[in-house]
Amino acid sequence: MINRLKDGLKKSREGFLGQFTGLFRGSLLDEDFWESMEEILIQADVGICATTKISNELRGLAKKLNIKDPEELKELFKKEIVKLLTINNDNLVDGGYLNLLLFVGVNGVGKTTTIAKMAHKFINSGEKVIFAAADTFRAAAIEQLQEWGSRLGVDVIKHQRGGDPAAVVFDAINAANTRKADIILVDTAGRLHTNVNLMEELKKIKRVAKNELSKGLVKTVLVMDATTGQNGILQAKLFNEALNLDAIILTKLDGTAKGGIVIAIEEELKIPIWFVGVGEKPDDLQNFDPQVFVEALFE
Ligand SMILES: Nc1nc2c(ncn2[C@@H]2O[C@H](COP(=O)(O)OP(=O)(O)OP(=O)(O)O)[C@@H](O)[C@H]2O)c(=O)[nH]1
Ligand SMILES: [Mg+2]
Repeated sequence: MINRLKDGLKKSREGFLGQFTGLFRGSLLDEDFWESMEEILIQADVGICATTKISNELRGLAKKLNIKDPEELKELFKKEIVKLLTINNDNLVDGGYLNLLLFVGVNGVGKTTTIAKMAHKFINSGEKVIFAAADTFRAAAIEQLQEWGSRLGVDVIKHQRGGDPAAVVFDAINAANTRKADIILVDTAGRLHTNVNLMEELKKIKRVAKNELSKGLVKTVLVMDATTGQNGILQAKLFNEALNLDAIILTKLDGTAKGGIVIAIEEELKIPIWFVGVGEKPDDLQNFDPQVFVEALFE
């Protein structure tokens, strides 16, 4: 698993973050060192807030511990990043109850494929999954989910194209209750975070789900494309304002050299990252563990 993660983070490791290896091999902990460190972090999409925090924290530690050699700072640097990345992502699904996960996000970020990968995981751990085809906007979207459903042996609850997505979810909950399912995964249409009507549609789905299930069992998951960088953070903030997100799944980390976006997300949004996508195969969706992630990124 760690090797898959390492492969997936190759671009980031060899890209900007790879520059750290040289930085920590330097001989002096002078102002140039700190400036280079900050520059690399900013270029790797870590963001101003987290970069300032990391830099201030390490400058303080270096002074306090009287560290003179950059190499000695490396482990402290990694620890600091792990600290920034640690937001509890346990208990997002409650065993023994019917859970509903609502997947939201802009066009093409990877919602539908992520749902299929998640289903694969839940099925492997013995859960019964149901898909709700609440992307009624494109006919092809219903077919795409249906295709995954047949491949994975998951029932798909669907309506006609153009139907009310909230009604699909209502039916999916009834079907899940009858069929004694454990988890409903709801696929929704991609949307611009700036489109008020589409956001209202998602709020309605959420309202309907919370009316039918106990509140704590409905979770809203933002699927975010790592290659969109700082712009993705702006999108996430707007989704969070509208929908109060429970978790983030960050896809396509294999496609960017700026894996530092993970740090910016946790620092600026304080929403747990649940899984990260590092490729298109089912095993390429990996549970996000800050310690393992930092090791894979910097080793
Ligand atoms: N390399 C890579 N590709 C991914 C990853 N996750 C998803 N993709 C690809 O991204 C593309 C878009 O995925 P979809 O699941 O259709 O995206 P979506 O958000 O459902 O798109 P819309 O329904 O149009 O809004 C597909 O080609 C996926 O295979 C990932 O972690 N890495
Ligand atoms: Mg889709």
